[in-house]
Amino acid sequence: MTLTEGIDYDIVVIGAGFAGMYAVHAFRSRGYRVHAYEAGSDVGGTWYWNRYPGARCDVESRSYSYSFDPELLQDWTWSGRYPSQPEILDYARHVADRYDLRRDITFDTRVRSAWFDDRTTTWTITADGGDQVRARYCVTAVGCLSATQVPRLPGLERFRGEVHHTGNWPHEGVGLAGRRVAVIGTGSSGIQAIPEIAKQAAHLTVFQRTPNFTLPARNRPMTPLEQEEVKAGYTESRARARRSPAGVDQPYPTISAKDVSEAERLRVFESKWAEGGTRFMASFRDIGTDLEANAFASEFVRAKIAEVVDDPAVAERLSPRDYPIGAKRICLDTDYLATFNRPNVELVDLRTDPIAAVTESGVRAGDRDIPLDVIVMATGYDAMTGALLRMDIRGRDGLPLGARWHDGPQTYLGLATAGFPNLFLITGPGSPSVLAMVIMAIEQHVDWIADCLDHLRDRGLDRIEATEQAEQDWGRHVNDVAATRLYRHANSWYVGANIPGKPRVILPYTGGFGTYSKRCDEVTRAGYAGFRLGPGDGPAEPGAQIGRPRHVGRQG
Ligand code: NA7
Repeated sequence: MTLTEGIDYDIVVIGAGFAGMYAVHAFRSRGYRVHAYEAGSDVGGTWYWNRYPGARCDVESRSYSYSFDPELLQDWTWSGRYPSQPEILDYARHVADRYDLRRDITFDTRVRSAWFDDRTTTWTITADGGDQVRARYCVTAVGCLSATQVPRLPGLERFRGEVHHTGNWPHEGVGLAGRRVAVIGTGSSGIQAIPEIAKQAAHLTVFQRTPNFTLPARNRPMTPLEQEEVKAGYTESRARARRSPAGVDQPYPTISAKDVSEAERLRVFESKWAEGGTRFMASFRDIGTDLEANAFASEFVRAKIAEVVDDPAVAERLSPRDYPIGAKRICLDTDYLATFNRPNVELVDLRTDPIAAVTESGVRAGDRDIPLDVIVMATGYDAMTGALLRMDIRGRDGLPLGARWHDGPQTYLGLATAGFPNLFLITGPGSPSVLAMVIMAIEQHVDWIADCLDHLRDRGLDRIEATEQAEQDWGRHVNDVAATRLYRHANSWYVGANIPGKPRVILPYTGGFGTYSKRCDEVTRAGYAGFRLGPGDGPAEPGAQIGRPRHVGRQG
């Protein structure tokens, strides 16, 4: 199906991953005529596209699901501590079936542009191929990590083998058995894929630019008793999560790593390491805020690398030394380090042996030609802004979003941007997004937007825009808070450093999910302080009323 000219919606949602799915459900439940457009052939977003071997969520399954319906929580059972990509995609499909979401989603349709018309207070959304639809509000649900980044390696187009990005993995799978495979990139995706690919490939070459801190996931099946306990505790656990810094119900420590003896520090680190998962980062309260405290944790992990990896030279190459642990996104793994003890796995350090060229038959790195059949790009994403800026979004007076954000994204609460009335961003830059359990961040944003639309509808208004002042104040606050965290000490996608030429600014809000949600609630209570509300300069069409949808007819 494609977009068809001449139809109007109250709200168009761009994307049908977890954000778009819940947006369709929530807006529809409140009586809005909503429609979503999705590039993929089904729901699921990230989990639809990321089908690489080993793809798994790094949030525990007990925390990783929607909270909006207690019955939904009860009728889905996760099988393991961390949910795998196929299981999460099944969950997304289950949600789509249960709430009959697909009837309001057009699949296989990538949105190319969204233009605001000041005269009629409408958004015109255009799909690839040129079909258009108009809506009063436009809500982007495009994901924070969905615009894949493939480095421009010289000669890549000459390569006669296969090239696949982890975030765009062929649905039919990739034959790896008995083949010579390269993985470029050692972020979360590479670190998950490498152990699985190593088991299948004849030979695996890992090209590493920067070593990453990774913690053992210690994934395991959940027992029926655990599954029951999780379900019995959902209501309280999700309520605690909503108030927490990361949207996850877990202990948040109050003790400084600097206030305990070395023996006690090691005891705590060892126990968190044994527990597995990102809880290690919550060993002490100041791992993410104090360089000295952080250094204890960083050193502990480096010692573990030396313990696990047989060859001391390889262990050293795998050891991050020039940024604090957690300043780049922490990775979780299953047997990543031990994989480098396998005879069919080689680590190439791009800092000493950079890729000179891709040839027809492989990669030339340092002074060697490495023959290859498959190149896996685990090279990440143009995070948080890429998916928005790859569309042509224009606000008042035809102002392109790319021009407005030339020096970095500017938003109010990560939800809206001045100059773009009636545009809402779900988990936009300047909101906790990737630093929170993202499904909870999504629900909080969608609920906030839905309340806001109700507020406008109840007052006969149909236009809302963030003020530049509110945006500047929020931007300053985002930067002030980030200055108290350690993210600025690493070249990561959190600060846009992975994309050549991208402005270096902190992208997510680092002040914590609970604090942020409270702030959003205060804005609501203050009658949407920082926003300009009003009637549009003219009705979209005579008689058009938001909230009492006018069915113009959907075709195609
Ligand atoms: P990441 O975390 O951005 O990792 C990308 C990796 O690719 C990282 O090791 C990069 O090295 C490397 N990279 C990127 N460009 C190049 C070039 N040109 N040459 C060599 N190596 C390169 O992406 P992921 O997909 O692993 O994870 C994204 C998020 O998804 C993750 O954090 C989870 O939230 C889920 P670098 O470190 O930049 O030197």
